[in-house]
Amino acid sequence: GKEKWPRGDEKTWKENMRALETDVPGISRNIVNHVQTSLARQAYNLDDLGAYQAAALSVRDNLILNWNDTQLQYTRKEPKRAYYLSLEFLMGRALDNALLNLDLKKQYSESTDKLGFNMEDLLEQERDAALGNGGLGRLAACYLDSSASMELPVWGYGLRYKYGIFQQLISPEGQQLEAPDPWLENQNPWELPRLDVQYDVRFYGSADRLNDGTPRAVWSGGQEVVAQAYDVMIPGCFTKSTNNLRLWESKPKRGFDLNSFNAGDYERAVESSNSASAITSVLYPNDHTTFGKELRLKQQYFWTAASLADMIRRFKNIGKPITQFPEYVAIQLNDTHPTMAIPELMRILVDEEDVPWDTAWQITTNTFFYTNHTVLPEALEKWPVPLMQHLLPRHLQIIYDINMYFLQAVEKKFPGDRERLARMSLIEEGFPQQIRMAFLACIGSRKVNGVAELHSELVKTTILKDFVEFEGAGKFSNVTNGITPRRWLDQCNPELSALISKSLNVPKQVWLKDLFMLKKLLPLAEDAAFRKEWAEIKQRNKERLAHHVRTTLGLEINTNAMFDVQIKRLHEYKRQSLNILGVIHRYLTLKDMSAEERKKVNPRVVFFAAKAAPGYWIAKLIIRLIVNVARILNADPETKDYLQLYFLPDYSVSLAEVLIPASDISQHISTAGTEASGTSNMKFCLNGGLLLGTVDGANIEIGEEVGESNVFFFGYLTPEVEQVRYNNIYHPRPVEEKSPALARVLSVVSQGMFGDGGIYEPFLNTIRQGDYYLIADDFDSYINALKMVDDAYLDKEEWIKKSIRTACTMGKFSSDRAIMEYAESYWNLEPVKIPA
Ligand code: 6GP
Repeated sequence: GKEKWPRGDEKTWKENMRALETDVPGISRNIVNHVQTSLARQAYNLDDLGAYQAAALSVRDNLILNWNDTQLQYTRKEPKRAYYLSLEFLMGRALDNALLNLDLKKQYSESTDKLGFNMEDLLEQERDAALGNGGLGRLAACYLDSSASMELPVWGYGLRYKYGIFQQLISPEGQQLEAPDPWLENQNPWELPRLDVQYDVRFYGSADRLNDGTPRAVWSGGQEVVAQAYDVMIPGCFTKSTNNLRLWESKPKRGFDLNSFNAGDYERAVESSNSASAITSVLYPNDHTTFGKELRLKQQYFWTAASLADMIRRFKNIGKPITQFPEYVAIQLNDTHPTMAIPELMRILVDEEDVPWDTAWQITTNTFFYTNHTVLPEALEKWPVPLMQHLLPRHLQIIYDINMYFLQAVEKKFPGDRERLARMSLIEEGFPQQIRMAFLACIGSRKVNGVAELHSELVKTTILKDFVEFEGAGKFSNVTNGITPRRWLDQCNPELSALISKSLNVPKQVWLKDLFMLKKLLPLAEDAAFRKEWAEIKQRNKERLAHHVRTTLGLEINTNAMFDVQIKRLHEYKRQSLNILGVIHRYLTLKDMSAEERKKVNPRVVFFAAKAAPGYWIAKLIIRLIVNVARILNADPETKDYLQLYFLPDYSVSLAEVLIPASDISQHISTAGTEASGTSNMKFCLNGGLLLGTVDGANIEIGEEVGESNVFFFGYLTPEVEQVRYNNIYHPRPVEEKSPALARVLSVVSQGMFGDGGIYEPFLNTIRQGDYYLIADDFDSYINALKMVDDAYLDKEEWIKKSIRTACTMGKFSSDRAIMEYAESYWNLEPVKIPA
C-alpha cells in the first residue's frame, strides 16, 4: 500500500524537494548560489580556488541527492551489506571523478566557462585526499568506485586523518625531507560531518570477569574518547547508486577530562583532550612495516570499535535476532590492520548482548573475511602482550580465550604435536610475548584470500601453511586485484577513452563497465590509420607530461625519447636499485661509444617517483643516488640527448594520472615472490604502456592475458629465489664474478662519479654482502631485457601493435571484476537498483 507521509504537509515537502541539476542553466544557478551563500563571495573577488569550491559544493549537492535515494533504498530493501574496513583510502582528487561518473563534465565545463573559469584550472585547485601509503590504500579506493558502479551495497570505513601521507621535498643534496600534508586546510567540500553519529570508545581501565557461569566480563574505567563520523559520497559510474565512505575523527569526550578538572588539575584535563584528538591526527607513513607503537594500536581499535558500533546500530534497526548478523553483514578486513574488530565483536556479543561463547564465535567467524597483501615478514603485524594488557585489557582476555579453544581443537586433530601448537598459537613466545594478528585474522574469518594467483599460493604454502592443514584448503583462495577503468583510463587519458568509444562505436558508459569489450579492438592493431591515432595520443600524453614537468619543476624533457617509468613506494624489494644501476650501466655504455655510434641509439628518458618511509634509511639513500645520478647525466653534453633521468618529487595519485598515460614502458621488477600483486602495472598496460618486469605478482597474469610476446620478463623465478639467497649467504661469490657489468657500475659509484662515493657504501654493501634481493644475480638478465626493449622500440609499427594488444586485453584487471568476485564468492551480496 501507499506509505504514509512521515511529517508535515506532504504537498509543501514535495513541491520543495530538489532534483538533480543537470542542465547548464541549473548548474550555473547552483554554482553562483554557493559562491554567494556558502562562500560569502561575489564575482568581484572570486579566484580559481573559490570557483573550484563552489563547483565542488554544487557537485556535492547532486551526490547527496543520489546518496539519499541510495540509502533510503538500502533501508527499505534491507539487503545484506558489506563493509570494507581499511586503515587507508588513497582517494586522490574527487571533482573530475564525480563529474565523469555523473556524466556531467561537459555541462559543468560549459557552465564554468560562462562564469569565466576554465574547468581544467579548477580541477588543479583540488588537493589530493592522500589517506594512504600505496597499493593497499589505492586498491581500497578503486574498490569503492567499483562497488558503487556495480550497484552493490558496500560502505567503506576508515579514519579521517588530519594529516595524510607526508609531502616529500628533495634537498639540494638529494635527501628526502618530509613536510606535513595539511590537506584539510582549505576546507574539504567532499565531506559531510555527521554530528548525530558519534560513539564513545574506551581505552585502558580494567576488565573483571563476572564468574557467574557465563563468559561475561565488565570493562570499566580508563579513558573514553568520542568517534565522530564524516561521510564522503562515492558516486557510481552512470548510475544513481552512491555509496558512503565513513571516516572517524577522534574528539575528547567533554572537551576536557572533567574528573581531572574537578580535582583542580587543569593541565591534566587539557592534556587528556589533546591525547584524544591525537588518535586521528596522522596517517602512519610506513608501508609494509610494523612499529608496535601504542598510538597505532589506539588508531586501530578506535576505528574498529566505532565502525562495529555503527554497523550493529544499523543492524538492530531492522529488528532481527543477533544470530542473523552474518546474513545481513559481511566485513572485509583490508590486511590485518582491522583485526581488533574480531575480539571487539566477540566482546559486544558476549559482554553486552549476553550471547553464549560458541554462538558468538560462530557469528563472528561467519561475518569476517581477511585479505592478505604481503608475505614480507617485516609487514606481519604483532602486538606486544603487555601493551594490549594495558590498552585493551578485556580484548586480551578474549584473545586468550579464543586461543585456548583454538589450540584445544588443534591438539585434537594433531595429538601430541607440541611444535605445531607453538607455531600456531596466537601468542608468540619471547620477551615480550606478542600477539600474531595474521593468525587471529585467519581463524576469525570465513575466508582468507591473497591478491594475485602466485601470492595466494604463497600465502597457503608459507605464512598460513599450518592453518591450511588444519582448516582445509577450501577456506583459502585468490581474488586477483583490479583497478577502476574510470579513473585509470577515462579520467587520466580522455583522448584514448574517446578513441576507444569511437572505434567500438558504443558510448563509454557501456565499455567502461564491461572492460572485456576492449578485446573487440584487437583486429585494429593491423589497421594503419588506427595505429596512427593511437600513437598520436601517446605522443600528446608525453607532451602533457613534459608540460607538467616544465611548469612545476622548470625542466625540459625530450619528448622524442622513449619514456621509461618506475613509480611506487621506495622499497628494497621493489628494486628501484636495480633500475638506477641499470641507468648507470647505460650511461657508461654511452660514454664508451663514439659520437657516431651514439647517433644510432634510441633516446630514453627514465622517470622515477617514490616516497620512502621517513625512518627507512637505505631507501632514502637510494633516492639520493637517483637524484645525484640525474644531476650528472642531465648535464653531460655527450649523452644527454640519449639519456635523461628525472626523479619527480612528491609522488601522488594526481601525479600518477599524468605519468601513466605518457609511458612507453614501465618497470615492475621486484624480486620474484615479493610483490603480492602490484596494481600500477595494470594501469600502465591499460594505457598502452608495455611492461618490463619479473615473473611476480600480477605481472604473471598480465603476461597470460596480453601474450608473452607483448611483455618483457626477466630474472630468477620464485621457486629458485630461496636457493639463490641461501647461496648468497653460505657460498658467496663476488659481484665481479656474478656480473662484471654490475661490478663496474658499483665501482664508479663508490669512486665518486656521482658525488662522494662513501655516502653510498651502506647501500652498495647490501649488494656485495648477502644480496637478499638478488640484485647481482638478476643484473645481467635485467640488462638483457632492457636491450630487448630497445630493439623492440626500433620497430615503431610493431611497438604500437604491442601497445594496442596490451591495452585491449586488460579486461580481467577491471576492479569491477574483482569486486564482483568478492560480492558473489565471499560476501553473498546482490546489487540493489536505485529507482530514478
Ligand atoms: C600491497 C602489495 O605490496 C601490492 O603488491 C598490492 O598490489 C597491494 O598491496 C594491493 O593489494 N601491500 C601493501 O601496500 C601493504 O602495506 C601490508 O601490505
